[in-house]
Amino acid sequence: MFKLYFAPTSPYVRKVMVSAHCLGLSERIEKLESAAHPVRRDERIAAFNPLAKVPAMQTADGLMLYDSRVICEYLDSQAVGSLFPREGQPRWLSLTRQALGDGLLDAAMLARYETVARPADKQWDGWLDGQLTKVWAALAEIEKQAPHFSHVPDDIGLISLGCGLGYLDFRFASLNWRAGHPATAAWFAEFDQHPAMVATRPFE
Ligand SMILES: N[C@@H](CCC(=O)N[C@@H](CS)C(=O)NCC(=O)O)C(=O)O
Repeated sequence: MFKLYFAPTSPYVRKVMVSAHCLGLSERIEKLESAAHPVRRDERIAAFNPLAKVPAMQTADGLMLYDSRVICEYLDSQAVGSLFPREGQPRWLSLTRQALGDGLLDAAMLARYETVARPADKQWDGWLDGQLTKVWAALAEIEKQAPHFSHVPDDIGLISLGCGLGYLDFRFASLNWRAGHPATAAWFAEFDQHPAMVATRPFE
């Protein structure tokens, strides 16, 4: 069994769980309760990951793994899967798409923390705007690439982008990201119906 510090709201944990579903490993993951927060440190998670962030996972042979990129690649290697293309252009394309999806998430997460974690009298609109500008720029890049995407989560780059868009739906519905991004919206409408995406929908 793998022990995973889990949160149903975390899009990075979702990357791990979508990968596990696709690789047939989801039943081998024991979910541990966690409450990651940028200020209120969760010492339970810190026992696995000094950064006290989720996802963090202990393997059957006692390795402590973090973050989502490392855990997803570990699961792929355990299952001898093909979520991470081994070499050449497909590998770099896939890893760069993962960076784009994670970067969209990092910016969205910082925007959310600015409004829900930072005291109201210390909030700064310029910070929020700067992070949301990154989200919009990532969406513009995804829109250019979307006509070439496969409609199933068979690659870590697409899984990351899918979890990024799913997070916008969950926490930033008011952004209405589909407007102005028709190719991305059409791609995600099908991708999001895959059983691995359906089984990992965020909830509170
Ligand atoms: N790069 C990390 C990001 C993980 C991350 O930021 N997780 C959030 C939860 S969605 C967290 O643990 N936040 C607590 C904190 O910022 O300390 C990954 O890909 O796993």
